[in-house]
Amino acid sequence: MKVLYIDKKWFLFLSVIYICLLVGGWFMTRPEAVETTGPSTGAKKFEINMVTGEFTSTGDDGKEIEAYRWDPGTIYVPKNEPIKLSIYGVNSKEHPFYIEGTNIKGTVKKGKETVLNLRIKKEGVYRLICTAHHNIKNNGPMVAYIEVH
Ligand SMILES: [Cu+2]
Repeated sequence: MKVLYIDKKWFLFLSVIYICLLVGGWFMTRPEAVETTGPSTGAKKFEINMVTGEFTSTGDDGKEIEAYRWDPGTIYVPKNEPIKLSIYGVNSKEHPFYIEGTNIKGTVKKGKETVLNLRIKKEGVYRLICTAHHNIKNNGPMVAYIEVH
């Protein structure tokens, strides 16, 4: 009959290897061990920040001219993804608006944040139009372009 004989030194050595494997295995399999680099797997909302701004100037005749605008004036958003569009009112008291081709409308007020949760299913260019300043005569055109790809 064969007897497997392990002397004391070997026993210590194997014990250390065994403990290292156990600890290593625990580190590799514990649920908190999440990669910190690489693409995020969590579904994060595409967020865009916009403000209302104003251009002013004095013409040669001494008359002051002005135009209100959305800033940025063009935004690019992914198609059929949840989008958070935050618009902060800075210039002018309020801007009632709608997004052409959708049923989205609202009002941006000075000092207030207006949040629109959007999901646009069709590709294209959608105009965000302020109805108070929609053309040059009434200090516009205050139009932003939402490009959906
Ligand atoms: Cu406006």
